[in-house]
Amino acid sequence: MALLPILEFPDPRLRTRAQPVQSFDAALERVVADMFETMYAAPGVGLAGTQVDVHRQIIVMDTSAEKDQPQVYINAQIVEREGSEVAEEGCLSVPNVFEPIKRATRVRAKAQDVKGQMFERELTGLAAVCLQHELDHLAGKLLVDYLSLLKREWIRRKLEKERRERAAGGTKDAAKEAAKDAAKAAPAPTHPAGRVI
Ligand code: K1U
Ligand code: ZN
Repeated sequence: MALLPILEFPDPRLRTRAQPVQSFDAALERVVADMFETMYAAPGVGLAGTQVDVHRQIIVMDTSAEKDQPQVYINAQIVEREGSEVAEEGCLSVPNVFEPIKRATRVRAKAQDVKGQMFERELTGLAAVCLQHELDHLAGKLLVDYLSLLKREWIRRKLEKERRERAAGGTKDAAKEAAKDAAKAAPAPTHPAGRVI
């Protein structure tokens, strides 16, 4: 299994529409296993193929408290929706941003499992919200699209600043580690002027 890099807003690849899965084969099982590993490590409660640059209609989710109820939805569609409520949502592709979003309270989804077997399931609570969020990803839609242009722009700048700081911090840390390694590798000076202190 492997951890997959998660694309972050405003990466244009997040705007790609996912295509239906047609082959239910070992390659699909592998990508699903990698997506679960990536989602649990993040940590998140859901992940769509689009977020890991896999433009197929694949969703993995686990909204259980114990993180022991993995669910896969391939080629999923919502066939019924009922009610609406506003709840805070996060997004692994828009890190550290939580926004109230209005979604259907209860949905009935039709999908296929990793072997291609069709199933229908009714979802409520966080699972219903999460499936709607993941289906948005597969359609190239993001949490920020529900916000004002001003707020979206503010988030874009904030994330770019955080990425720049992470990159600069990473460079500094790497330089410090390299200096420490070089100091360890160098023989202790023997000349009195170069005593180890
Ligand atoms: O698709 C994603 O970006 C994953 C996203 C799904 C989601 C969360 C909340 C409401 C709707 C959709 C996340 O998992 S963000 C991380 C998160 O909310 C969380 C992480 C660990 C435990 C509980 C929540
Ligand atoms: Zn998301």
